[in-house]
Amino acid sequence: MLNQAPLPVLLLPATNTTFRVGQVVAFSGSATDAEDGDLPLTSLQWQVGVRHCPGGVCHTHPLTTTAGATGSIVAPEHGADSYLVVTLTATDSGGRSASVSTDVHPRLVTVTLLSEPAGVHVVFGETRALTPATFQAVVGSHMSVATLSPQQSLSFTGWSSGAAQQHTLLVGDTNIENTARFAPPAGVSYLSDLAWTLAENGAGPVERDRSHGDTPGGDGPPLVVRGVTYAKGLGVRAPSDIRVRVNGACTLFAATLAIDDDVQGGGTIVAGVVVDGRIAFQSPLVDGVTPPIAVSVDLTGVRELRLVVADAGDGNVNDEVDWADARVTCNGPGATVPAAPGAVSALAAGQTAALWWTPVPGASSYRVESGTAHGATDLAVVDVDANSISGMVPLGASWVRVRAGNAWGWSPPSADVRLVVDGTTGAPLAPGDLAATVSGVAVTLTWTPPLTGALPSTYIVEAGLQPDALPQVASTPATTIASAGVPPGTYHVRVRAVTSAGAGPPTSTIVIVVP
Ligand SMILES: [Ca+2]
Ligand SMILES: [Ca+2]
Ligand SMILES: [Ca+2]
Repeated sequence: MLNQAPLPVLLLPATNTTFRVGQVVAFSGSATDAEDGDLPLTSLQWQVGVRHCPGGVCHTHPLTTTAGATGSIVAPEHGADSYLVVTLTATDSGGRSASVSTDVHPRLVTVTLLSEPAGVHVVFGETRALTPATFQAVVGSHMSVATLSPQQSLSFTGWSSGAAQQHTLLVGDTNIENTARFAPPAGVSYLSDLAWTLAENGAGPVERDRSHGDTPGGDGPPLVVRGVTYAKGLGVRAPSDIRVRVNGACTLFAATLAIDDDVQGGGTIVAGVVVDGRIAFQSPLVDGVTPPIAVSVDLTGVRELRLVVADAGDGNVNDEVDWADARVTCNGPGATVPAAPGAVSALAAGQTAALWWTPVPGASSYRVESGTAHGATDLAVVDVDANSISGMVPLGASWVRVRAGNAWGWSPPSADVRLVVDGTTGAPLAPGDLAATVSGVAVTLTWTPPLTGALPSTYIVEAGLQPDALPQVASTPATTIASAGVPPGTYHVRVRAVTSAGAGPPTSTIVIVVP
């Protein structure tokens, strides 16, 4: 009688199982056989391999082999173009085998690398590309990210994430976007030698180191205004808009503005210099005989410089304008991100939490990151302008940190703060910002409600001459209280909030001197 092949069955991994790097991928199965019945565990053989498909051409790396009904492997770090293949082979007593296998694919996120200006080289893992560039990466993998400097006569000033020029990215569960910022190098750079982020022109391209000429590129005669020839500069025709990223690395823009002698006295324009959306210089009406105008604009802290020329409302016939000697003076990429915020404080009550931290000099905004593990960002990434944030948060424990940001990117993170939200609404939090004004023997106290939780019904004021014995001296439903006749002395004062759940902890104690 013919020996039938056994019938292996995979239970795990389930169909559509995906993995992150480092995740334990379990497998289990069984097999039956027409002649033998249920096959023993010793008849089950497992093979796990990585199927690697660079450029769509695949090969397999064996990872492990094992026998029995179950087993597991730790998902390796092998790139976004690979997946796991789990194969169960059953062999019956007659030596006949059959196999069944399943593919387990990695969970992928998209990593987008941008730059200011676009078109610079970046390296992601082993791949080099020109920005803007997108890559796939496996969740949990460690990817090298880098850019080169200088490029296009520009120097690297920082990644928008605050990371180093070359750094290792731990890929989390969410898509990632990062911008490499470039700026002119230290010293004086002519705009005609730099890469621009945008250049619009009334006819043909903006000309470098020559006048507009006609529509074709590179056709203009030298830059000449009122008989003076300039070796460097930009030749444009209205309407024109040239944008250059200086990313805070520069201090000054200067140029000589006039309609070129090539149009023999014709043309009418107005021109402006716009920095970060603000008009920093605006010309009067300029015609073909207007003397050259010396333009000088402070660029301290400026991210984007724009040179704009309009046709003055009468069309652009002969509106051929020279930004002669257009140049920026820069400090180079010494401009840096702010320092990391110091101690971050956190409080939770009910399902709300509040964070606050000391403002960081030079910071224009802050980024709050929250994750289920030390350093992770899988719960939230929120940007705020103020040095505090509060609101609803999911129940459970999280790790939270704050970065300070400015035009050049984000600081390294603060130390992580452990935040536990258990949903129980206990006593209120302490009031905030307790302050006193003393005028003679009149004392006024003010404070703010707790950052989160139910609004208190009452506040208790505790005060005394000894810092370790502060009895209640007053209560009020308001957030201020005044007393017109306080005996002279040095008082220690604090305030508690009271809700239906009871009295909360006191504010920090302040010291008031009544003369
Ligand atoms: Ca059989
Ligand atoms: Ca031209
Ligand atoms: Ca005009």
